[in-house]
Amino acid sequence: MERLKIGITCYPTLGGSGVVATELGKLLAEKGHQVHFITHSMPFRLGKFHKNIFYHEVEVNDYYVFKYPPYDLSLASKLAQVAKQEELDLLHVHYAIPHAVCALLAKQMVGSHLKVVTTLHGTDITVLAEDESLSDLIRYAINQSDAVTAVSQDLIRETRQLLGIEKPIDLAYNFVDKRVYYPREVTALRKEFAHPDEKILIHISNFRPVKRVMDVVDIFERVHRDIPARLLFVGEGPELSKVLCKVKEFGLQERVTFCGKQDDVAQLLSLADLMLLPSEKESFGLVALEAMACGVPTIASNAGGIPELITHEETGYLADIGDVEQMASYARMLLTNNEMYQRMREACLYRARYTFCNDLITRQYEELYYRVLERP
Ligand code: GMT
Repeated sequence: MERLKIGITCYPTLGGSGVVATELGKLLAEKGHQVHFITHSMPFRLGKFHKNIFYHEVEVNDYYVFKYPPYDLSLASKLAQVAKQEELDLLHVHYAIPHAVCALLAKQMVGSHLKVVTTLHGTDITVLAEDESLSDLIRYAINQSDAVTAVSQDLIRETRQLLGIEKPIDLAYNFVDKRVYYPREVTALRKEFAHPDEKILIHISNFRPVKRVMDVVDIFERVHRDIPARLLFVGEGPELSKVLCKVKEFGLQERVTFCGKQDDVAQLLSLADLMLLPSEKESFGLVALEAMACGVPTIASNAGGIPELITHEETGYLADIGDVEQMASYARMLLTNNEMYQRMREACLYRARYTFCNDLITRQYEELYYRVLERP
């Protein structure tokens, strides 16, 4: 197959879309494609030097007449510049706003041979599309892209419904690299977090209101009444202080550990017995997939694309948004039935490996690129 030259733009800081974009770039580079990240800072998952990967920093000119530094224009201009200089075949941008709009502007500057592939991750549709000042622009970005992908059927449905989009949208689920996400040997580390008879529950997020992190505390409080357990919180964000207060109110300080932002989440996930993801909205739920790949079932809300990832009673349990009673009851049931737990753990490992594995999804994106470029 022909090696391609691909520009990737994403939000490079913490967050599922940045993780997916960066991991995809790394996998494409391993397959021999030349990958150029064009972002405002180095994607946090890029890590060490990789052959075939290049990084181009978008610098924003904060000229004194500008009330707001024009990041979007700087990005569009950098995309065009890199596309010309490196003779890129396509730009794969993550998020319609602003990245797809910037890529389309770059395409106008460079020529129509430069193709634009846009991946929708959620917030660009579920939040921004409801804003009338942006919805026409999002619709334009989607309709003008040479191809569009979304991370779940539910997000495709919502995009069609909210924006009246009729063009085809390809489904490309989130994925995990099986060489990174697998059950790690953590016996010694586990001893530092919990006694052998205690269960470990974990929640990982950016603590935005949409994650309903307070529900995590409510669920844990109910579980811990009957089962010796600990809770690990990984990540930081706007709701953190409220969560700290609630943990204190319940007198659970000794039982709850706040790990802050962490890089090696596979290690932490391998410590855990259960993941909690009670989100209000979730176009896919990458953290639940990462947990699944480490053999950890998830108790989640049935929001958005989560049911496409977690099969109720097979790889976890789903309940209505906010139904902490039901979620706690599922958690208690699973944590006290070892046979059922082991069955679910095996199902998790199998599903992560065969349905959401890196090889499969990377190939899907590659096929899409060749299709857009009309190359074999
Ligand atoms: O969940 C977040 O707040 C981060 C957000 C992002 O933009 O990085 O995640 C979104 O994209 C991920 C990767 O496709 C999905 O797995 C998450 O479900 C999605 N988050 C929401 O829909 C809230």
